[in-house]
Amino acid sequence: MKPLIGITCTKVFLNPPYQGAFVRDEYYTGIAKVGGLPLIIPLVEEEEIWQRIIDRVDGLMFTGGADIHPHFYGEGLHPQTGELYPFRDRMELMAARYAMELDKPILGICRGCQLLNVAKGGSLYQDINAQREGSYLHAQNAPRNEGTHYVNIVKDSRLYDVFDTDRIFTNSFHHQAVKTLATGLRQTAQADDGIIEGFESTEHTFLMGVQFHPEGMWHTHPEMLKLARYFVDYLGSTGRKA
Ligand SMILES: [Mn+2]
Repeated sequence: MKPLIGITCTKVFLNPPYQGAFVRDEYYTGIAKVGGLPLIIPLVEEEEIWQRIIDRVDGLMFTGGADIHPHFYGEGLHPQTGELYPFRDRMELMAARYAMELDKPILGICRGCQLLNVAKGGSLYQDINAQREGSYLHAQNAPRNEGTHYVNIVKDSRLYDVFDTDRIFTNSFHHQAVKTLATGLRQTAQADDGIIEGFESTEHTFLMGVQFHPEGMWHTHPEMLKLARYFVDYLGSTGRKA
């Protein structure tokens, strides 16, 4: 059976009264492309509904989006912090912690990677260039499918298994990043300026986070589909078979 993968979304506000779920299509079309069953998890307020959905999916993908409220890692608001949507933060932090308790396989991308770190007690740079001297511009002014910086991958990591190389060229659409990596997470990738671009859990069977957006590149750089394929293949080999 194809593995079922829950994918988080956000809420967009169009012209009133139109508002509702939004997630970039490359996340779910990428999962579909490599043989997974993508399921968008609605941003409802009932924890019970989130938990029953998480019970049933084989894996979870936390997607990109707005900044995480620094309150959730014990800091006040830096002036350069961007758009916030704390309701989504609350629900996703709850969902991530619940999924980790179940040891459900998890993939976090960009904000999703930051969220996993915060859920485990880590912290973030609220604005990389304001708070960390010598850093590159990680909020690139280039199309989504174009790489702008290198990412160095630690050998003997899941990410190395994915790409089978220690250096890849990626896009970069974040102005925040992991500052203190949570206990139980191990850094697996960094940009040439030292910004953390990937980690995995040492406490869970499968938990990976990446700071770049492979899903935003796969149409023109098929090798970027390798992460989704690795996740789906992993779930297919170990997950629920019915
Ligand atoms: Mn970056």
